[in-house]
Formats: sequence, structure tokens, C-alpha cells
Amino acid sequence: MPIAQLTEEEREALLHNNPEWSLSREGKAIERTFTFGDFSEAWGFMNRVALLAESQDHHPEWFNVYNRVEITLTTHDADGLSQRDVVMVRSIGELV
Ligand code: H2B
Repeated sequence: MPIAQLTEEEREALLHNNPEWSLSREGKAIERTFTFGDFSEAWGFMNRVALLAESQDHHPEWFNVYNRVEITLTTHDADGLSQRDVVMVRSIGELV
């Protein structure tokens, strides 16, 4: 089901409140790179994000190499950023 894209103001607020994240894909996504001490820590983080994703029915696009995890959030159902991404950014922020 389609869901509403963030407005320009909401996008600005999201970036302002979460300076570790940056826009990508011409404003349709947001991304952040996380670096951990080793693979075990990175994988532990991914496990916790996976549980969040399932409970929110909102799933990250991500890439992992050893201790690095790159996460991209976007809402396919909105063809861009939505409140679901705002909630996910906040939830991930509470984990790290
Ligand atoms: N994850 C993301 N990132 N965007 C979506 O639009 C999305 C999702 N939609 N996870 C959900 C699942 C949808 O496909 C299912 C059917 O609820």
C-alpha cells in the first residue's frame, strides 16, 4: 500500500536531528556507516537491527565487511523517505 513521502521540512528535520546520516539517491534514501571493534560486534548490531526491522515491518538495505556496516533506509512503498524511516533512524540510534 502506498504511504506518504516526507515533506521537504520533515526531511530537513530528519537530517538536522541525525547528523550522522546523509541523504542519498537524490533525497529518496538516507545512509550511515557504522564501524565496530570486530566482526562479532558488527554482527551483534545487525542482529538487533534485524529484530527491529521485523517488529516494524521495515527492512534496511545493508552491506557488511568485517567490522563495518553500511545501512541505507528508504520506503519502497513511498518511493522515497517516509515516517517509517524516521522511526527506524531513531530506533537504530538507541542501539548504538
Ligand atoms: N522495507 C522497506 N525498507 N520499505 C518498504 O516499503 C517495506 C519494507 N515494505 N519492508 C514492507 C516490508 C512491505 O513490503 C511488506 C509487504 O509489508
